[in-house]
Amino acid sequence: MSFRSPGVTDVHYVASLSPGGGEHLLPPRAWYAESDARRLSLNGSWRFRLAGSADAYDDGFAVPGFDAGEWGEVRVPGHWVLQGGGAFGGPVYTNHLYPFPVDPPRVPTENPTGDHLRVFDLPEDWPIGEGGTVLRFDGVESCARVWLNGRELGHFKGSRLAHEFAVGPLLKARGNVLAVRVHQWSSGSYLEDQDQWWLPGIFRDVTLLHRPEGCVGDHFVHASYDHRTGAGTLRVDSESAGRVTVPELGIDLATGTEATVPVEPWTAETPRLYDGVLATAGERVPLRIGFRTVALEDGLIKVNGQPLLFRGVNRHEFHPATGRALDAETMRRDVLLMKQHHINAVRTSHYPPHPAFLDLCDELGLWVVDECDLETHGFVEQAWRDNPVDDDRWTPALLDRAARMVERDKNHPSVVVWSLGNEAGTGRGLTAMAHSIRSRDTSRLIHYEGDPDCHDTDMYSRMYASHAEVERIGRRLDGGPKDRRGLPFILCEYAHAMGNGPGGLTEYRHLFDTYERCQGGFVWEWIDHGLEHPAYGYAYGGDYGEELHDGNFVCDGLLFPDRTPSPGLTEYKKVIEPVRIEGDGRAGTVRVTNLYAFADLSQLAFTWSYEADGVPLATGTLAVPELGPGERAELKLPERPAGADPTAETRWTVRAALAQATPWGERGHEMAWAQLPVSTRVLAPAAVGARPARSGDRVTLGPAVFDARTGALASFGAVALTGLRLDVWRAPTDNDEGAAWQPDLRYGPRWRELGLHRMHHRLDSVESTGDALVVRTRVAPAAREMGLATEYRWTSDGTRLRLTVAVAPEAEWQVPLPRLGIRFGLTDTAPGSRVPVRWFGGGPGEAYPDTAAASAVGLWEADVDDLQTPYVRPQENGARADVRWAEIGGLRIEGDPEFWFTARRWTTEQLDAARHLTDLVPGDTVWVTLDHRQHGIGSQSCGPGPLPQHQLHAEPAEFTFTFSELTD
Ligand code: IPT
Repeated sequence: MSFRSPGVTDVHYVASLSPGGGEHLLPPRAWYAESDARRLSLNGSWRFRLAGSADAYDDGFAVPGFDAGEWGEVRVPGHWVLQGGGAFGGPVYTNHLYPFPVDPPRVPTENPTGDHLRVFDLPEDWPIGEGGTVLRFDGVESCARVWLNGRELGHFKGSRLAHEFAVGPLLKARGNVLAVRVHQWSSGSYLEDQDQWWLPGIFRDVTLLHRPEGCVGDHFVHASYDHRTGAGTLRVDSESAGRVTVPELGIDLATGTEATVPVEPWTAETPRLYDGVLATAGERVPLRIGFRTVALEDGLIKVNGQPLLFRGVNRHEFHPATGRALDAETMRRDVLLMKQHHINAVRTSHYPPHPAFLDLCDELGLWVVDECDLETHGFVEQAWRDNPVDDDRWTPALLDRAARMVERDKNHPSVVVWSLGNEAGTGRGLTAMAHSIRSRDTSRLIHYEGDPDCHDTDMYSRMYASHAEVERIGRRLDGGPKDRRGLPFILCEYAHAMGNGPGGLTEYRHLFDTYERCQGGFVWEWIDHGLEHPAYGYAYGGDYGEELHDGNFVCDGLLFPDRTPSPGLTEYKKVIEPVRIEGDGRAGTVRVTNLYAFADLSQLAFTWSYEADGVPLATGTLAVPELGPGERAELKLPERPAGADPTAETRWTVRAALAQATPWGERGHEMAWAQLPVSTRVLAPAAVGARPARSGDRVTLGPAVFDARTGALASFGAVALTGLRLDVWRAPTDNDEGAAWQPDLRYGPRWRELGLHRMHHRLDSVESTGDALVVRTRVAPAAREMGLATEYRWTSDGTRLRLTVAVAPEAEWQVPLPRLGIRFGLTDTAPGSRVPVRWFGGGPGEAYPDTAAASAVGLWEADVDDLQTPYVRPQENGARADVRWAEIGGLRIEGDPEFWFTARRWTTEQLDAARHLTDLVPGDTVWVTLDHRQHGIGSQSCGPGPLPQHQLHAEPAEFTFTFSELTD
């Protein structure tokens, strides 16, 4: 790396292909959080000014004595675009489009450039003059040039990688001036085209590290485990010679030498770490050693001899207020939430995370696919012409990135796979990266999805493959190069969790269970990147007036921006439970299977409860033998408790929970459950007998009054009810809308094109026949021939009111229906007042046909407002599945068969029109939808749509609701 010190306005380094330079820039090395050497955090408030171009200011700002009195301030770590209330520009969101003209490696003249200044003193006891000092930047987007006390240290790119400078001789006891000029755009931006907000700034820590004489330099901890002998072998290679001690193992050896001793291995399920110390003449560095061996064996990814099943997520670093500047607590929260939801693996999409995150993965146990900071997706727009990964001039920059990842993160037992990057096409540069990684580290496997031939990788990886394709791959019928068919398969991204969804998780899980080649996958993605916004609540692409943007495609996580779990995460938790509970409720038998690969079930306690109509009649504990990994046991439930009403619906619910607190979960944390039905409900006799009676323009039937001319229900006892009619429309979900590039039909746009959001209800007849009032209508969109002949048949027994809806499709329906049910309004519910709902059916959370695994039948209660799921872009949400009966607003509704219950303080049309949650303003009517069926959810916002069995095709249907008034 050659270096010339440019003039301040000479900004050629910004667009040069060089990854960095400067006499003081150091080669990459292992990162560690602790040591006995002194360190000083330079995080905090820095002086800041923004320029519109890279060369705007040449006023000697880096020279001590410069007066920055006029400047603003920013917090470091941080992104300037998220500070200053808009005064420092705004964030930009694009998925894969470069937000500047593509002319690599050049960047636009308009290049927001932030000058950062920080004046600091060394602590009194800083050993000034002894040894050296290193200045470390853990992450700066996208290119920084650094001066200390007026001396230029150098410049660097590689936003999510650490860079260190040797600064020893330049430091003074007091009044040190650190100046950092950060350019938003650089040649590096071409390599950082990840689908996320573009967020410039010094967004990770800045630290001054004292380097005592004889300090620990780079070091590589090799800790393997032989599952046949139970022995671990430790060798620490170190730049400076020293000793390695692990007191618990009686190890005391010289660096570079090896010891083999019996150990407990590290796995993500049993994250056993041994505390050790690497001591050189001048420094002691604590080591946290995990013994494990990663291998590609029999065409499978194995650790310690066992094949892995990744129950993973893709994790971007994100916080709704601070962007990619994450504090320690947020990182820990992510890992805890993952562990609590049975997630066992994380792909660090699409760059190495803050190193402290990997410490947490070691400590709490997650398999990590550590991904390099590389994506050139925007070149797809020009058929990958000029793709940097296939242009040798860029190879040094690529190798620099690979080395900075591997050197920084190589001592983490949790990291089992290196990933070359994401969506970067194919090319020689990737091959060079793979070779350099293999030559440095033979103890891990290599992943890259973008190369279907698996030229450089140890596993076949795909994103968003359909169930059918995964099945073909599982059967090794997927074609492709022969060598590939011998490789393990993972879905590095699947189940796109944008908005309501993802659907189809259960079916993927089934494929992973069936085909050993399919070693699981990583849901896209962990968290919605909605940014806190004063007007919109959470902002997404376009909300900052960006020239190009990809809307709410940036909100596609299992967590809402504030890290509350979305129903998608609850669903995923259920689908990937580490214990399977099955059985036959009538026979009273249960089978428990341990699905862990390494852990036994000794940390779990099992209980049963026996419920009648959702009310527990008795509960007890279930003795489950200590099952080893993969083992199962057949157990007997106790005698069925007596006392259930003979008409009641009864079931067993069997649960497994943590018997004791673990480092990530409280005692009692739910780990698995199943419901085993015993008897089904006995429906009350049909509400018939009363006869409709006409008087003037009204028809009275029991407690109900109808408009004699239109057949519309006008009132039901004291319940103020309005607008009851057939409903087929739902506010399309992101998965209904689908992504523009989806090959299959996207129903959201098609539904709207066909007019399903503006159905006409033609009245054909109103007839009193014996004990029924029968209203016939035809429900159809303007301009189309297809329709639904709809008959409402009302009867009553004098107190209850029964409605049977019969629907018969007419002409050709080219699309499934969004939903099929009735809706009505409950008026007079003053806005702001609480509207409680009780129901017996699926809950507590929302469910749709292909997202219903976590829905448990029970007696549930919630307020209408709490039934809403706050998807960042409003869309259909909040349905409760398998509802037998529900009570709301003085009304009890019983269904035959079970129905989907939804209630909200706005109409579907208002929900559909809203762009942000702040657009939804409660009115004084609660709109209730009772659906006979719902169309599935799928994950077509980036993947396949709902599976055929979850689609709602227009076909003849009949369903009944019985209404009664609640008296309290
Ligand atoms: C895939 C990307 O790898 C990921 O970064 C994200 O953009 C995701 O899709 C969608 O949210 S690429 C996809 C367009 C195939």
